[in-house]
Amino acid sequence: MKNELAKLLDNVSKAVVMYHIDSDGICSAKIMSEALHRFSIEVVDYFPATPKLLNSSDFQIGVDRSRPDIIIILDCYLSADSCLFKNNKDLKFLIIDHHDVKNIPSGDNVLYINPKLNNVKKYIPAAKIVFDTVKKLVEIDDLDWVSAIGIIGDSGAPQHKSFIQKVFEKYGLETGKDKKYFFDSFLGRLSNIVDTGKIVKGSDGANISLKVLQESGTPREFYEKAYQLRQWYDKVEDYIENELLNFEQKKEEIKELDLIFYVFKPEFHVGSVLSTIASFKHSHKTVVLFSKKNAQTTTINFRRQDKKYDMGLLAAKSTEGLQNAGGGGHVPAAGGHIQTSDLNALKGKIINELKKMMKK
Ligand SMILES: [Mn+2]
Repeated sequence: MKNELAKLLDNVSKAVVMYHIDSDGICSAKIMSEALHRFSIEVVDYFPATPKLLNSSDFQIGVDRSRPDIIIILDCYLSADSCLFKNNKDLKFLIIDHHDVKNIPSGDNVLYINPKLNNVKKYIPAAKIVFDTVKKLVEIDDLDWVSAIGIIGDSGAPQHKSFIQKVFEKYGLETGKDKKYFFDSFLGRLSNIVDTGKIVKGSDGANISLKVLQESGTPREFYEKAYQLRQWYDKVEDYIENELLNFEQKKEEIKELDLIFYVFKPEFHVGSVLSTIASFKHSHKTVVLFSKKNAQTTTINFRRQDKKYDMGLLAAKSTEGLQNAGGGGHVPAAGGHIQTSDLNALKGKIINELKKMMKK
């Protein structure tokens, strides 16, 4: 990989970094931007992204303005059919991701790093792939804690336990009671704090989290500097606790399918975190959470913690054929979006797809 990446970065002086707005994506962006800085490449713009936005038919922002040599996309799928790729063939592309690979860009100007391309079965969050990739170019061992935060945020700690434990020992941090996912550890709390920017302020908030992370050299320094994010986190934590009670009371259960639906109109962007917590409480059930954003758009989170059925497949298959809809992700966790008017149609499609999966 060293040669391929070094070759791609040859003659590059300006980069735009686009990153998924969750903890894993934000941590990936911090590691990448530090590495580029040490490699004497300037990051002229950061762009918080989602797969829906990057692959939409009119997305072009940030690229003309800052005239980069390379577009770097982290923790997000990019389609060969996206305008972002098709309209910028004169630029280089570096994409580092761990989501499903469907129709990916190729060419001399493209390096697409994704373990799924090599049929690697191990679950590796983007913050770990980015860390392992750039450390072949520059010394970045001091950013191991950032990689660990991203891994924990993407529920990847069980697959990377020895790496995580080394980080806890190195910085003398408390590990908490949860020795599998480390959600209640010090780094788990930092992951929640990183996520809070997005939860409270959407994409702009992700940039705030990234900025504080970039100003921090150690986990404790980040904790101290993230004063405002921590205040937001306290508010969000209360909201989530309350919404979890609502979930238990108002959830719609389809017992024969081990399926739970929950529809709500969230005050913050809590769909991802709420569905993760709820699904750990119902780990042998498929949990599908519908967040009604507005009259046009509803986002969906699919969770199944015992991994009996593939949520990435369920998200992709059930949104297929609906207008302005899409979905995908990983076996235990996936996401999607639909038009709000298709909510009941989607429920029906999820039930059908699950029935098919149960027969196999
Ligand atoms: Mn990720």
